[in-house]
Amino acid sequence: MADNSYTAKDIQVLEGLEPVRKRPGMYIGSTDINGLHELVKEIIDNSVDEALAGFAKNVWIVIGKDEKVTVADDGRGIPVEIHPKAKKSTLEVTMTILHAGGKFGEGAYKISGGLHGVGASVVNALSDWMRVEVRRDNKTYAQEYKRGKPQTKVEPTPKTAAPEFLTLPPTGTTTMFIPDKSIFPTIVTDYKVIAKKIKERAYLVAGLFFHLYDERTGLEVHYYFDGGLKSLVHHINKGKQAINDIPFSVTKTSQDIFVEAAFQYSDSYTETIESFANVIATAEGGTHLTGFRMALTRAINDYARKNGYLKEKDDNLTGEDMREGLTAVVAIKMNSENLQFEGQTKSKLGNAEVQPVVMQVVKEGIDTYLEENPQQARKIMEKVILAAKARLAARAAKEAVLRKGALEGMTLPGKLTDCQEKDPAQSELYLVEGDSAGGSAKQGRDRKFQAILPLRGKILNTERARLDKILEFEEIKTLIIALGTGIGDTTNIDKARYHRVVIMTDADVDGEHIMTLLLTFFFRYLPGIIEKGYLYIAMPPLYKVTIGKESNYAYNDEEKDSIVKQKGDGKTVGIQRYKGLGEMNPEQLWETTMNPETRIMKKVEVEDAAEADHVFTMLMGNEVPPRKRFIQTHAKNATLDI
Ligand code: 0RA
Repeated sequence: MADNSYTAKDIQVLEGLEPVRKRPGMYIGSTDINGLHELVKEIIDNSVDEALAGFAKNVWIVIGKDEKVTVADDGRGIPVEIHPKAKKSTLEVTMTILHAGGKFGEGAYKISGGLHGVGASVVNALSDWMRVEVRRDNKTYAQEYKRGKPQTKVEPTPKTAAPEFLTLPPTGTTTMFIPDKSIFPTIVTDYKVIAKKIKERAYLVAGLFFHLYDERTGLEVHYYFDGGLKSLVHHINKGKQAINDIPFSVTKTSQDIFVEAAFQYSDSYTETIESFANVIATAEGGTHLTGFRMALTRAINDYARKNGYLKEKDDNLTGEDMREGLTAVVAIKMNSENLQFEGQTKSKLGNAEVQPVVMQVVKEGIDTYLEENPQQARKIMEKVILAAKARLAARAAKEAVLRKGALEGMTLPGKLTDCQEKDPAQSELYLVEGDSAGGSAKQGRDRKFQAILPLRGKILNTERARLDKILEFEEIKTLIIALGTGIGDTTNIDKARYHRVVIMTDADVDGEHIMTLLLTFFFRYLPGIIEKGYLYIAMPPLYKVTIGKESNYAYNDEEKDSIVKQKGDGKTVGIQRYKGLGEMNPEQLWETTMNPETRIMKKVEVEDAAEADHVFTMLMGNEVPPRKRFIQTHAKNATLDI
């Protein structure tokens, strides 16, 4: 075999699996559906590691009718020989000892068993039944477990328990498990979630095939990306108009760090950058991302000077100018033992040595790309220089806005009815559609901690406008000043004056449109408000059901029907459908929608930034055909308000 450096003794023997069953949350985060999917991901990542080590080429995943999950690969197969210290098969050690994991060979990068991965033994501990089959030396070795405890020896077997329709190659590992119902409230995995996870992996491990089958529904999907990061950039830019239609990409190993980067500009105004370290998403960025940004800024400035796009007297283009419309992905792989993660969610790469390496590889790559593709270079230069001009215009506009605020003695906008509370953590800001509902809200609110900002009519569609244009728009200016965060390059979410911003619109088409416009604005220009969990949607009732002398509010049709069914027998039932907030008097509005004791609110969260990005581009952007397609596909899910 190619890899002789691995021996069974490299496996660290630590402890048994009891702690995992006692406190599963410590190992997989939670025992809800997310924890359940963590199990599947864990096992898949072991196979992905075998692919990263250069051996597995395929990963098969089957979700069975009985919720049995099968993950198979065509790697080398987990070693089965006797582990010298444990005096048991290495396979058994791997599956039954916490933190036991083998090295995947020198210089290889593994994603499981590191900071995020917990290893197959944790999955075993939390499975009612598990079976691992190792195909090696023209034999199939198998071992079965129950709640982490071996039920059989590791021994060659003529039979396989893998789904019959899979034809698996002579070497590899097949892991099958049924999550433990006594630990997980549900063991029903979600096909879509698994599909998404493997799709992400596929983009990052070019050349690896993923095959997913769902025996419950007959669905199947296969992922394979030859182009690696280029495919991911292409995918993110779907529905947008490309500026450089040939995306940039580079891959190079330097000083034992494998660097991969790709970018493409589109006609949008916002930036999407994703970064990864050893296939782990680094949501907070880090040294690899900094290196990339420095390289991009320097390469573009160098080219702009050399080719007369910038004159001697002109200032350099800034990092900010590079961002507009940029879609980029940066990924590094290095020895996982040296990886350092920092930041609030430990998703920021901290390795200082990575920055200069990425910087150099990407700078050289972009220099070459621009020299070899003058057409593409010209388009990029024009886009970036336009952004620089817009930046200067936006700065002037913003300064004017801020100056105006200062001249008015730092006063808050007159339209805002503020609350008495000064502690942001206790304060709420209601964004209310229309002056009349605004009036009711002002009277109905608790003035101690609830502030009201009425918004008149439609706000600007910020998806299609640039910051300087956005700032010319009165409603948005007012909103930004009321929030206190600022906007653009000087946004400071920590200055938010309210930790609950509640959008309250009518339950009709116009109300939903205003809701979408506001969500677009927050998503594109103040994403920090959403990330911090500050943004909410008020849920006013849809009906008032009056039976005899008693009135009840219903927030949806089922609720209305059930109230009528429960209480309405033989009595006169009055049903009032609220068309707008204005139909409620201040007391009713307080009682149903604003009183923290009784109200219902939806918290706005972004589960999948790339997907949300698509949806906003599609619904709010310039291109019509993708919007049409989206509407045609989703029309059946829409409720019509006629
Ligand atoms: C340790 C060493 C070797 C392979 C593996 C682990 C391995 C683990 C998993 C888990 C899922 N699929 C896997 N495939 C391989 C290499 C042993 C050798 O040198 O033959």
